[in-house]
Amino acid sequence: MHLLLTHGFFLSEDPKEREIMKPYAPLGLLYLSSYLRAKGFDVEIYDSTFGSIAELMSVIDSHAPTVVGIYGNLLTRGNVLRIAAGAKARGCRVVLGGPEPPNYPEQYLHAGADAIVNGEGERVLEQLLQAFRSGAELASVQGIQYLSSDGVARRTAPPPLLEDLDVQPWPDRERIDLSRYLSSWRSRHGQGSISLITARGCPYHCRWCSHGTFGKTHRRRTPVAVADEVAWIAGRYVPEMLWLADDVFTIHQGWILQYAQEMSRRGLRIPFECITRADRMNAPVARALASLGCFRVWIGSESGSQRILDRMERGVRVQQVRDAAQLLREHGIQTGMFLMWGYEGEELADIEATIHHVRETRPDVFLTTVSYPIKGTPYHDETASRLVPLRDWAQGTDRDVKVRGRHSRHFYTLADSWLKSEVAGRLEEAQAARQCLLDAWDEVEA
Ligand code: B12
Repeated sequence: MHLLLTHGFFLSEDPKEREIMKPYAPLGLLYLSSYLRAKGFDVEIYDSTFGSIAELMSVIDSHAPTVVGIYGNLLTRGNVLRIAAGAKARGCRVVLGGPEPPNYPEQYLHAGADAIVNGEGERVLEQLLQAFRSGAELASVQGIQYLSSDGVARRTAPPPLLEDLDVQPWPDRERIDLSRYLSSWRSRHGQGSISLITARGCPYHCRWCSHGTFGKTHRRRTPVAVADEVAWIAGRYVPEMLWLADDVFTIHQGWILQYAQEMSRRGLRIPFECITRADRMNAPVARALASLGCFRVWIGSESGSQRILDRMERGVRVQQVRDAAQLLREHGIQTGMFLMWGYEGEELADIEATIHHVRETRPDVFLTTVSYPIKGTPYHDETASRLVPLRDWAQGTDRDVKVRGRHSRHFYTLADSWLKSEVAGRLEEAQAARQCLLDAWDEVEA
């Protein structure tokens, strides 16, 4: 059984990502590859990041895989559908996984997928490949969705999870051309970065977050196991920095302190950035991060209004974000802030509170998004009756919707201008932007 793993992200098609030029390897596929190869499966990866659909199709033509497995997230839907159709037309079985396909089983299965893997893929894909080989009923495979003979999507029992992450092989980085990632980074930023994860899953329940892959479980690798991987990456690829791509890197204070000790014992210190929650930051953690070489911590701050944070069930206080940023500053670490406009119930006073909050917090960098409900989240359920798709499902994404009753896109562009000019201290410009925003108040999505 020859499995070809791929994904639907093509850097050449994405002007925004080309502008940012901070590509990372598809860790999920690399994990699947190393796990399945260790179990004796014949696995190949076509890493689409630097490729094209035409090239991928010619690889399928020449290598004739039995099964094509495709990773999908909400932005790559169109490409996943195109690849699935192309693979199907070439006689392959098609399996989909990643955060998006399990949310739209009917659509993806009717578009030609033979099965969709829900969540963590290693053990499920292993069982599914065995079932393909033996001709067993798909109904016997835990953790998938498939079309039954009546054309209805059926979901089997929840997927079995990996119990011990430490015994899993590291992601199969050697099976793709990682040097292209590093050279893309270095030619734009003068430095190259590589990602790794130290844990799987997030136990928090922010209403807008897509939690489908690892559910609300949280499983950690040991500090020694992570340090081993970092040491190997450092020796093999010599990156100037790392991205610790966990959902909440500092979730466990004891772990961070042990990890810092282990890295120091080995004399390993590689600059890195990570994401965390403000309530998982304190002085010992900030000190440990600084000793590890952390140069930036991203915090999902989302709003400066406690009322909105509570509606999101964020479980964080506005003041904790300010304190965390201050603590990081004292330790020489930058703060990056993610902010969200337009969440349910946001009023002028909440927008003002967010602008005030960013000014007070003084992050080194902040990024704003107009909130969009991702299928499968409580936020999506809450807004479902007011969501109007702007494109056909197959051509669009979960971002191509309007939420009836919410302000227009233009309105949030004005909120952005107000925020940016206020933070930059251009107060006249900020006043003008505020006035424009008030004038646009009645611009509401119909
Ligand atoms: C790192 C990261 C990024 C990075 C790098 C992406 C990369 N190349 O790795 C960057 C910053 C570029 C990024 C961008 C975006 N991201 Co992002 N990202 C992540 C993050 C934090 C970690 C990804 C990771 O490495 N996970 C670890 C690996 C092991 O897990 P995994 O990839 O899910 O793989 C497992 C399973 O999904 C499954 N599986 C995966 N592939 C396949 C394939 C097959 C065939 C099978 C059977 C199974 C299977 O098995 C794997 C192993 O168990 C996740 C959150 C998370 N915890 O996963 C969000 C996440 C994937 N991102 C998300 C989003 C929304 C985005 C953006 C759309 C954001 C934006 N507004 O621009 C963009 C999309 C970019 C693009 N064009 O594709 C969402 C996706 C939601 C959804 N329903 O699609 C997530 C889940 C965050 C969230 N909770 O909302 N992201």
